[in-house]
Amino acid sequence: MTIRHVGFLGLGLMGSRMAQNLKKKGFEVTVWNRTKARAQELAAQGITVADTPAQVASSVDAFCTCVADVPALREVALGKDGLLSTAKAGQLFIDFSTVSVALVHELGKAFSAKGVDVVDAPVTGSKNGAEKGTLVIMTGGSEAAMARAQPVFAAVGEKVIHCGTLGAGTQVKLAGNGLIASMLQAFSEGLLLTSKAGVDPKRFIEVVQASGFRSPYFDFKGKALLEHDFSTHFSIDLMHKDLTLLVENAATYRVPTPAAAAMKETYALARAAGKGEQDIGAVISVHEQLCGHRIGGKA
Ligand code: NA7
Repeated sequence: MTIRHVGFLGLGLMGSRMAQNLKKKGFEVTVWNRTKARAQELAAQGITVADTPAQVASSVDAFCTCVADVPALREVALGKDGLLSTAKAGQLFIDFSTVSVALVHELGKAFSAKGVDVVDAPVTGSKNGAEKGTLVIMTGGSEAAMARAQPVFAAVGEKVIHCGTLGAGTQVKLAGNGLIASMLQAFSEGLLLTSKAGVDPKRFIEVVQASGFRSPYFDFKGKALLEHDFSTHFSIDLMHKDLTLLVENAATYRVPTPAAAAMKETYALARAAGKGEQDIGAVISVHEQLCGHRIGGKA
């Protein structure tokens, strides 16, 4: 089945932008979101709004999900009036959320029993990448399903890395978010320490970026942290969710992940401080409060 009509469920920071890019690239798009008002914001662009996930699955060639977490995806896919209730043979299910590998396999089993191909396709690139259509997409699933999904991927991202069979994309995404959390933490600690010790933290960034450890991520986040701009690109709540999934996942393989475990608790601290909805960069503000020092000045 050629994919002309795409359903998109979950119109948060990422999904709302991805759905709009699908429309811009010429797909017919039908959306659903738990909070309907968010979906209705897209209606002016010629995007159809459905009342239930089941209604989406009854009318499209492929359906995509990008919802917060395991309970959300379970509800949208398998719950009452969920996608599975009306899904039909020949459709394609692309999940862009970051959830557990176990749930991806559960969905694969349930939907393939109805003749629906399933692909896990978590993304990286945050809000800006979703907006510009430059996401990196890591995928799991059959070669045939990948080929069918390609036009959808091309509309929302600029690079697709096929990691293996179903669940492999999610496995890589969890490992990758462990790396991001650790990088950002060490970076934040360096900024705070240099600043409190009386050295301009910009010199710390300059040295890191001149070294073999440089990263475009530090350019982007360095500016935001120095300016205390914590507008949400990726929330503390969602990173905590991913670190929890990562630690649980690693335990099943008896792979120790002390860095990810420490990061998970650091994000738990930030959530306890009421910062769950803020950007992951705001973790530094928790450390600033503990140290009584704000980068570039007193807290
Ligand atoms: P956001 O901006 O927090 O958006 C989360 C989306 O998930 C949003 O559409 C929510 O609907 C939806 N959601 C949350 N809980 C539920 C339940 N229980 N049922 C249905 N829908 C739900 O997240 P991002 O866009 O940054 O990230 C989305 C995913 O990509 C996530 O897995 C990340 O880790 C990667 P709402 O508008 O609140 O009604």
